[in-house]
Amino acid sequence: SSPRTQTYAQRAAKNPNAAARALLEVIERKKSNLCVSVDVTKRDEFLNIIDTVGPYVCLIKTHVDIIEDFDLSVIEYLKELSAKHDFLIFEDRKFADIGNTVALQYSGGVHKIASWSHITNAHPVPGPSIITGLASVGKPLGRGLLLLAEMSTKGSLATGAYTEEAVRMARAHRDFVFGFIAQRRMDGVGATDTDDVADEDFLILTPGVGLDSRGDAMGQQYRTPKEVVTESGCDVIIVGRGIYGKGGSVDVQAVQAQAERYRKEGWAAYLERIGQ
Ligand code: BMP
Repeated sequence: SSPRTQTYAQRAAKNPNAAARALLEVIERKKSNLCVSVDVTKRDEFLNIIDTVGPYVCLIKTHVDIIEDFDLSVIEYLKELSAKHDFLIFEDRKFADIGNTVALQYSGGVHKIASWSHITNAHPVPGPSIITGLASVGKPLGRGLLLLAEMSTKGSLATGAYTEEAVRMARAHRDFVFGFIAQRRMDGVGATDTDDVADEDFLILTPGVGLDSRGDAMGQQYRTPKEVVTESGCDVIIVGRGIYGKGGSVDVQAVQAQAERYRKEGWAAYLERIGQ
């Protein structure tokens, strides 16, 4: 059977990337393919939301560069919450520069992303050197990389031949790149006759997921967990504002209820896909 119809646990057993294996295992353990994207600007709110949604998620996605009162103690708390609630961390950094620059951005600066983020991502636009640059920092630490093969936004340029090239780049670096930010499964995309893609299993993490809205005023487009997971074969749903609304003060019960609602929907969509 193809990865599309296998369980997360079956796929974990075969995955060569440590970060991918860890993610698939936590998904199975917690029966959650939900990643919450915590896009708020104050550290207390950031940590409060994470502590609240923690039990319901496999992964927390961050944009640490939007936190106004950031210092490295935020990361210490984040790591404590990751251990307390059993989730992985994904800094959505979207690297996009030459290898030397991204290696510096990934390892250093104020945020020191590689030291705490199990997963990060990059735009394929510079070509394969962005992967080797990031791998020089991330591989020795057991990290994993996702390429942005598609985007959820209206008018995205990441389509067609660009998406196919992104998959080819990943295929040539399977030791570090374990999947994509995309809107559909990518196994075999852009493959030629000489590529062995029979066992290919790229993880697909998908933003632009919402149950109550089809988009926002700035080009975001939402699909439901069923559309994303059952119909398009994606593996992880990424949900931000659908869970915590506009941000501000955190209504713990409301945020918990939304997180459980998306977890349930995402898991049901997966069970339907694998025929259980
Ligand atoms: P929301 O669910 O509130 O729309 O947030 C979506 C999150 O996913 C944001 O953090 C955004 O940066 C990210 N994202 C996206 O929406 N579309 C993409 O194609 C890639 C992303 O990383």
